[in-house]
Amino acid sequence: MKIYGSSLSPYVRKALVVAAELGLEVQNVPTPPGSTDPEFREASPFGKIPGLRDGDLTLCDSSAISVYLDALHPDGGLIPADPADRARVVWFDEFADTILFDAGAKMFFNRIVAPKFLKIEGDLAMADKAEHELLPPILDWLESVVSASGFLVADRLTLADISVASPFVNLMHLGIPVNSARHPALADYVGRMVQRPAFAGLIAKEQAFLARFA
Ligand SMILES: N[C@@H](CCC(=O)N[C@@H](CS)C(=O)NCC(=O)O)C(=O)O
Repeated sequence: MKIYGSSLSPYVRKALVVAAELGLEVQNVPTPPGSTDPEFREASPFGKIPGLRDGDLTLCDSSAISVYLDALHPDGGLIPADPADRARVVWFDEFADTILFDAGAKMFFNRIVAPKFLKIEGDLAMADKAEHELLPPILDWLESVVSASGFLVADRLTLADISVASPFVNLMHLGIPVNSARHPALADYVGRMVQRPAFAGLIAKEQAFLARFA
């Protein structure tokens, strides 16, 4: 099974961590967003990463890919069957992909992707506004919902945790750790999530890659 994309994208990282947590073997095919490679475009017609190929199946979108990977697991490991838990997992996944990474993308694109990879000037005013105006209320809300169990839903690891933790890795790359004085529960939660081997292995590779562009 192949997953196309770069794990610097929180969406690709999410799909790769989901696969690893489920014990599924996948080959990550490094692919930049917008690549015109026909094999990739068959999986992701609009050029967004990640894409997936499993035999005859091609698929894109990290949430669709995560649902597929989870369904391959005999016990459906990361998406609970209980209706309320299942719906809450979908909400956290949606929140992470849109609200949380909407703020994160404005920082990551303008401070890292634009200047380092595209060699163009990023919109630093947009990045600053995202950091100082968009992000704080999002972190305040997360602080209020992180549970004492250390997981967001059902007191165990679910897709919700992987989806929500993934954009925080982009914030780490930006040098914006969760402030443990203002958001102690969230800082602890994110710290534990990114130490899981499935995240840690990817993060080490991403840091080594980014260091080459320092
Ligand atoms: N909802 C999609 C979002 C995927 C996405 O927007 N990926 C970005 C990279 S972080 C991308 O490929 N952008 C290129 C583009 O929009 O053309 C998912 O969850 O996979």
